[in-house]
Amino acid sequence: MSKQTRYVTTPIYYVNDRPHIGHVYTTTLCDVYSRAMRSLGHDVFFLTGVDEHGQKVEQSALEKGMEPQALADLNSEEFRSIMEMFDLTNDAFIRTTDKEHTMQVRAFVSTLLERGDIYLGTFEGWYDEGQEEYHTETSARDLEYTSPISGKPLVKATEKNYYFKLSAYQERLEKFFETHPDFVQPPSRKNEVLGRLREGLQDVPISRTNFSWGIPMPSDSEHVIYVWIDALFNYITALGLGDKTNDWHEKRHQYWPATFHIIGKEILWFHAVIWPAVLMALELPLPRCVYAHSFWISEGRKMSKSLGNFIDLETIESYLEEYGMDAWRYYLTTQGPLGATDADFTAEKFKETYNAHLVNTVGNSTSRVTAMINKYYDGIVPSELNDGERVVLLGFDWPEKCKHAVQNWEEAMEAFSIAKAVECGMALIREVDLFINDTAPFKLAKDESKQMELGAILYQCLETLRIATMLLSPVIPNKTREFQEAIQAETCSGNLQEQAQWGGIKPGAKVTKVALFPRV
Ligand code: ME8
Repeated sequence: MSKQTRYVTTPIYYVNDRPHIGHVYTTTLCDVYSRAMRSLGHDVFFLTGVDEHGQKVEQSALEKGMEPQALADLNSEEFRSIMEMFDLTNDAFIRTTDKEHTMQVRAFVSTLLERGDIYLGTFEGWYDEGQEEYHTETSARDLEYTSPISGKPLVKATEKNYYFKLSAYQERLEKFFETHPDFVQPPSRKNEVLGRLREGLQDVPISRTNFSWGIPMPSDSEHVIYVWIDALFNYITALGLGDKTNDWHEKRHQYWPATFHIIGKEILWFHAVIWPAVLMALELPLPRCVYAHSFWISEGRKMSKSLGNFIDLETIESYLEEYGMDAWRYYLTTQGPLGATDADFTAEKFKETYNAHLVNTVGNSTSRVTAMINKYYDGIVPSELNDGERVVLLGFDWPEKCKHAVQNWEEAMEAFSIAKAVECGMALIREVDLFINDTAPFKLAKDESKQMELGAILYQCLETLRIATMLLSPVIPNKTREFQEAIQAETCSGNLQEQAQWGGIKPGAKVTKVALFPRV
């Protein structure tokens, strides 16, 4: 297979807040995708990081009696530390205070000024302080002059600002959406964007003067660059696209355009409309897909600190202690809000999912099969052949089933349908269980004349589990590695399609018993 590049990004997170389930969720999705793409041999660049400028950070710092930079340093470290804590394999971690970033943002803004895509004008409208987002009179009225995110009133704003000529891109954007129907996922989110786009685009302010914690506008240091413009640029500054002499450019420029920008639904407009228009203005290629997932709510309600249902790092740690990291990753990626509806995080559902999927399916099947091979064959893998021919029982064509599962898994992963991809591995495991029940190897073991069948059944079960766990390894990397080591199988190393071919386990290999997921 030819090696291709894959570039996947998370939003960069505001450092005025502490990390919580939402940040961990989006980053875990990107991690699963990255691991899957690496296992297929692709050249992956997985970027995450932090958004450090803007009024909110300046205010938080002020309240704490700190310099904004000191607060940003402190909180950025906390975000960086969650990457290790959750086994997240990001290739880089960008901070918008990195000088490589700020220099390139100024260079991009200068180019846009020179081309007339940014100009000085007067803004009259409404401002959402929490989101640092501007609304026109019409959209503010639709929102009843209240922030849809924080519920706080929008603030009337009139100021001299630099503007980005978004209105000039109306037609080009419409055309782009027509010719790239999969640009925004899932489809219902695309329809929201198209609806708003049809109302007509207005130019957007991209600078502020009422605070100073930001990147100064080139040649007008009274203005700082609006935090959203600063932040969106991270996706290309991290690749050094704005400075050919930059080390980042040399090593990373080949990853653009992004394969997936993964974001939450509340920031779709910036990513699906403003960002593409900025890229058009800079004559850069557009990303392949912006995937906007929905939100985690908790115990049936919007997460909130005052309701006590907020899933912060401390709450997450209690789950990790009780269930382990892989169980956490599994729950997030298979039960999470990747589609168009919000997902409810409940302690009950977590436990149910853990028991049904991990204990009773993955855990049970792997332990049953390794235990039987130990009991009946002293842990030595038997053969599935009779006179060189595979013994087929009850019509189960395992090589064919596995081949299909691998193909479907790859397709689902490529489309970022993570839960669907996981299901490809889980379905195989459930079939192994059925097969064991139907063929009843524990009965055959008592019959001298059925030894050939018994060997074939156990070989086929073990080999299918080997392939199925490869498909699960991006989500539950630690437990699948433990299993692969116990059956002396190669761990996945960038050539999954070959490694997942039937026959990887050789008769005669030594297998030890496993117990991957203890009952909680
Ligand atoms: O918006 N459920 O940063 P942010 C699922 N700095 N995901 C959630 C979530 C929830 N309840 N809450 C948050 C910003 N998220 C800007 C982005 S990008 C150029 C600039 C996730 O710290 C989700 O991915 O508010 C959401 O988009 C992101 O955290 C917002 O993080």
